[in-house]
Order: sequence, then structure tokens, then C-alpha cells
Amino acid sequence: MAKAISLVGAIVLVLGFATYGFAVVVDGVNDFPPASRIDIDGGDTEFTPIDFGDIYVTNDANNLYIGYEHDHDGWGQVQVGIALGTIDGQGGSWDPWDRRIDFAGQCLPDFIAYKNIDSDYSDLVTWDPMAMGWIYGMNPINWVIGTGFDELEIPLAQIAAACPGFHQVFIELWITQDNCSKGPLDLSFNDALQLSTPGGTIWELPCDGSQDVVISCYHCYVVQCETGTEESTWSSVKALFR
Ligand SMILES: [Ca+2]
Ligand SMILES: [Ca+2]
Repeated sequence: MAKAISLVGAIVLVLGFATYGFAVVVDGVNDFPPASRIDIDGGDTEFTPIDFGDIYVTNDANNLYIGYEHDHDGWGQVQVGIALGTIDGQGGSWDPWDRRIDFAGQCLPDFIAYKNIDSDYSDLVTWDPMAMGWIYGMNPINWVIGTGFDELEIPLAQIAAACPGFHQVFIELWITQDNCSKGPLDLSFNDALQLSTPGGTIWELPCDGSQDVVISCYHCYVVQCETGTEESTWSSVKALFR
């Protein structure tokens, strides 16, 4: 806890402070703070149209913002998925768009954001712990693509990470394509599992799921919630230290 006493003007005791991250304008121009970059992922696939570059995450009081360098460069059927886990002990173990991606371990995703670049359709698919299944089509996302820098915003309240409080968001991102045979061509946290590398690409996996790529590790982003400052008069300062 930061503590300081100012003798300039009124005596002020600052008991603690933190600030929100940064309000990003979701317009395809990268205005993320440099310190919000979570990954430098460029150049680790065989082809640029299926390659993430730098990836950013931040938040303000209401929204989580994710931005990433990616240019599909006219390729068709390119899609982006983002897994978000915030609720311990819950989550789905399979990809809601039936790509060849599974999830295992303690941090199963509770939400998966998907973008179909061809149709510009996006959805925040949500895990239903009662029905033990994914819920589709309820949550369109403000997600801007197509300029080489893509970015999206998701309300913190929608992913059970609203301020105040301490919230960790487990995040993984992938680039895939439009077919049940497609796996994660590029990944962010799990580079060792991605299906495209500079040396070659595995374009097809069995649709029966027998060779799915299994994700169990993620970036961990801590939501920055403003704790505020407490300013006190001298009398209340004395009261604190009596
Ligand atoms: Ca990459
Ligand atoms: Ca990668």
C-alpha cells in the first residue's frame, strides 16, 4: 500500500492508489499503451496471412480490450478465435466452432470470441455450466478487422470480471480457417502447439477430433481496477495513528 503525507496545503494521506488501464478507441488504429503488449508473435508461421504479430491487452473501467497485428491479405476463410477464462472450475473442453482445438486442465475457457473475417460475423460464445454446453449468437462484439491491426472490446461485466475486485483473465488466441478439419494455425501463448511454422503447415486434421490440439496454458491478464484514493484531514490522520 502506497503511503505519503503532503504538507503542501491541506495535509493529505494517500492510502493507496491504482489506475485503470487505458480506454482504447476501437477503430483499427493501434493506440494500445506499449506496456500492454503481451506477446511478440510475428514471423512464426509459414504464411503471413495466418500469422499474428504483436498482441495487446488492456482494460478501462468497463471494457476489456484486445488488439493484435494480423493481415489476412485477401486469403479466404481465415478466422480468429480468442479463449477467455474467468470462472474457476467451469468452462468448455471443446471448440464451439468445431475447429480441431480442445481444452484441458484447471483453466477451461468460459467464453470464446470468434471472428469470421469473410462475413465480418463475431460472437462471444458463452459456456453454460448448467446445460454443459456453449451458448451461441447472444453477444455480438465490437471487433474491427481488416487494416492490419485488429481490435475488439468486451464488457468486463459480460465475462464476470467487472471492477471492483481482483480478476484474472486467462487468454489464448488462434488463427484458423473455415472447416472442421482446421486447427490452430497460429497460437499466441502455445507457440509449440501451432500447426503452421516457418518450416511447414499442417492444414488438415481429422474432423472426428482424434488428433485435436489440446490447450491447457494461457496468458494471465490481471484486470486493472481503480482502488481510488482516500484523502483525509489532519484530524482523521491523527485518528488513524492514535
Ligand atoms: Ca505469429
Ligand atoms: Ca505463435
